[in-house]
Amino acid sequence: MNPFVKISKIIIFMTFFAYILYAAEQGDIGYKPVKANIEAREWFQDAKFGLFVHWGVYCLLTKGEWVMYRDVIPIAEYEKLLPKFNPVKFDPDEWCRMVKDAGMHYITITSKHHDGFAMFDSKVSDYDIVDRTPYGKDVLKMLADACERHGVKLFFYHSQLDWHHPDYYPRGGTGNYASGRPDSGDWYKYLDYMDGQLKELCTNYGKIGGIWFDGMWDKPTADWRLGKTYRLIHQLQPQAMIGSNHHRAPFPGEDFQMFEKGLPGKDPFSKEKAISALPLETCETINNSWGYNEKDKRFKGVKELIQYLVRAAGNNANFLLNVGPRPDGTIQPEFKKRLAEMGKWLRTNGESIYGTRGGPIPPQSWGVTTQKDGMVFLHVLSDTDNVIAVPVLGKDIKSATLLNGTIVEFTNTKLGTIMRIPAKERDSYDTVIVIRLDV
Ligand code: JFZ
Repeated sequence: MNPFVKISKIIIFMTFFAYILYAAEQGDIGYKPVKANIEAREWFQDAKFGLFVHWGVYCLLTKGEWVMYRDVIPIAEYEKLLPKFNPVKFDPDEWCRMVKDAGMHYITITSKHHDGFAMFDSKVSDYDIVDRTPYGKDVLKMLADACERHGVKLFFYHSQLDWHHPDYYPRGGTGNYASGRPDSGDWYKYLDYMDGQLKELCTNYGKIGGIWFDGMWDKPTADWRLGKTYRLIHQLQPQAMIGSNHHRAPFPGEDFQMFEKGLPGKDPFSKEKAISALPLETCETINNSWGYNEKDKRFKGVKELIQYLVRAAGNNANFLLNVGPRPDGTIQPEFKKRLAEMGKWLRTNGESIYGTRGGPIPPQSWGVTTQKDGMVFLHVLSDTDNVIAVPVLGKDIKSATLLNGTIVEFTNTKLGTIMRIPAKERDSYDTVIVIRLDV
């Protein structure tokens, strides 16, 4: 063969090989969402508000979901929790009613957290709720069926980090403590195992909303074979939305970008502050714990939670609000009460949240804006501003009212519009002014 041809063949091969390696590490390059996925993204953005559920055997220790790591519990000790896990009061229909009453439209629940314990019936492992606990029932299946009955979408949180599986090796930043794991392991066998569980989650629970990944930050330089995993999910459930809590700009194959404990671009963990064009979501706790923590009584107030949701919407993002159910399967009253209050507020103000996108005015000192169907909603969150200045919107303002129809007086100036908030009609959480623009 002509050496020139030979060299160019080698170059082509090497380029191809490098591309495969790159694709495997960086995600599913070339992924094009199908129609069902695009529709799911629209639905997601319209839905705005979801319930995050951190539930696993760790709840028995009532110190949050990181207890295995924080208290340096060896695997053999941790496994002693399994015969004690019997959440006989788990009532998935009640959970769904609570979710709908709160004005939420989806649930994202832990299928497996960092402790490696599966809350569903897995065939690729017996380290799961059906095989190892006296309860013996697949809570994810029960919840999936209830969600179907109540019209609630279900997403699965799935931890890529695993403190239990022997093949999660070399171990990551959180793995080097005396867990009782062997000092060897086959990384790709672990990834096969994870794909095996994801295949189960994408096969046995009906149409799912998506997969919410977490934990690859534990081994930032590892080959996570994301492309293969993401393709598997999208092949089995094309509409399913993939997101990952890696705190970086989204990788190819991801369908939404998430933020943790902060608004888009302002969360404390982000390594990159870039906000993508994908649907956005931010998650937060009601107290300061994700998994059930008996002693954590620092509950956020209803006002703070409602304003969080409103600010998220104003920043074009969904709000995923967390509860950590108790060992018996119930949700503590402090959480339920706050969710019910949020739902009450949403029943009169939801029009300014659901189906909207971030408004034409960037977040201001007085609050945020959302928009839909030729309407702009001014969410006045500060209770000191009685007059607010709205910058020029490009189109004339036809009318301004509160959601209950009360007229809001305004004056147009060259620099924008001055709105006077009717003092008697103020909402202590968020006074919503609806502006209709001339179209
Ligand atoms: C992660 C989990 O560790 C946590 O238990 C919970 O599930 C939450 C929703 O997600 O929290 C993280 C993840 C990564 C960082 C911080 C918290 N990080 O990289 O700094």
